[in-house]
Amino acid sequence: MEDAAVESLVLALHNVEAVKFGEFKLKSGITSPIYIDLRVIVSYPALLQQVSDSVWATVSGVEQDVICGVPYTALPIATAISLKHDVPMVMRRKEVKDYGTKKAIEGFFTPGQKCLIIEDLVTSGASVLETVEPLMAAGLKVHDVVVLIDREQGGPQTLQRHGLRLHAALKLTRIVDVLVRHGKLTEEVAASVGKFLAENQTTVSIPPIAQTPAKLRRMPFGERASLSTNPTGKKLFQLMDRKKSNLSVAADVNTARELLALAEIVGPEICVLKTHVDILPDFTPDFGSKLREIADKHDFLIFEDRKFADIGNTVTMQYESGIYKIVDWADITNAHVVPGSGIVDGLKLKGLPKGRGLLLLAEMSSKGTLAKGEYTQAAAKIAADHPDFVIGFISTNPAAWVGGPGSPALIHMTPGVQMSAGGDSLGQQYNTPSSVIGERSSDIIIVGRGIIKAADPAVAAKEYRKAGWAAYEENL
Ligand code: S5P
Repeated sequence: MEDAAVESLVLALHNVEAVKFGEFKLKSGITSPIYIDLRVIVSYPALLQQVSDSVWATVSGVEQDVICGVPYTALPIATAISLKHDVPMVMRRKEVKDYGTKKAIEGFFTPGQKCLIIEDLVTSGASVLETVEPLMAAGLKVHDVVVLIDREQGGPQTLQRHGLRLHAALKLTRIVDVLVRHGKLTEEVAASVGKFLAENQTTVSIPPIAQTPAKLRRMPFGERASLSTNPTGKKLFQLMDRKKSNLSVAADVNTARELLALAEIVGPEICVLKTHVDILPDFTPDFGSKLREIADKHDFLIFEDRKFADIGNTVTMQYESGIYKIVDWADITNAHVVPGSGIVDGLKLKGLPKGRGLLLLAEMSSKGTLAKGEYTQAAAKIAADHPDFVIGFISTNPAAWVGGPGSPALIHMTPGVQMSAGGDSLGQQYNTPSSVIGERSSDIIIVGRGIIKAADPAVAAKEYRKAGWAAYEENL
């Protein structure tokens, strides 16, 4: 910050007694020559603005997707920054200790996003770390912390040990210098502050923060329904909750006739029927309405596994036109994110007016898949950018994503499921329902040949449904 800006800010803080000098007995019993209490700044809007501008200017080169104020004093500072600079905010709930079971972070974010921490005052750095921990556990990346005043008592060093950079708008010794120069403080008091700081360095020993959470507890589907902003996403969560099924059958049979017959048989057990209509030689224009009738009767949604992968303009036509007219009858379809977010915009143009939902292929079940790491993270980011249309992912191991499965508004559907692990001769890899739902934190199992090639698909569907739901309930 420019000298003039520092001077004006220091004098303003001193003027409202946010920074006081004298003899103050601290909670710890130590007598301190300085007392800083920044809670008063909310009473002075112009000062709050000045403080927020100074804090923001201190991190002008630092990248962030969201900001988070350390509760409570820094919350108004973070809010002022958020409003003025149009940067989204998240809030950490202070009262939630067990952040595995209750929502610890309010606001919308995606795992992998960068979060900048905003604090009013740092002494040891301990309260910053208390806020950083649940943010990281939720999958946010935290590298930078900005503070209005660094008391220079060891905070930056402690934070650095946890991989965090502290940027300070003001340092205590600088505040003292300015006040001495302006005749607000005697040299004698300034010297006592210097001595106090030298004698009161903090050392905080806190174990390093884990970047990913221990096993996450699951939020019930019924509650997640209210978080989804897409009508189909909402409907799916409600349906699963009502029907007690997180089974999707991949109806990869040879003809439309067989498919409709299968839908009748497995319909009572499933939440979603997944189709590949381009397999069906006897597809007719009334296929959609016939399937819809069965879906309504047995209460499931229809997912055409089309795996769109072209530019936005082309997919609008592929989705709406041709022989299949997918948008007319499929509640859900899916897309690869390899073309970038334009594919979502294209599909949304046709799908959203009909209330349809889209799944993004973030991972695949096949051996050697390239959909992993940064690609998966990019899919998560695209989903977060389109919450009105993207309802979730095709994924295989969301528990292993940076920060876990992410927003509970988004659903994870996992293919490659059979009762015993293994694979086929063409690269498909199978995991069990309990591993997919329990260990890998997915929501829906997609089962194809495990059911359709079983001696009795109806019985097999019942078994898979039971196994999938039991694994879900176990992790509630
Ligand atoms: O990564 C994927 C994505 C999908 S949608 N791996 C998959 O296997 N799928 C689909 O899930 C695939 O197209 C097929 O319809 C189903 C798996 O069938 P199964 O017979 O191997 O259970």
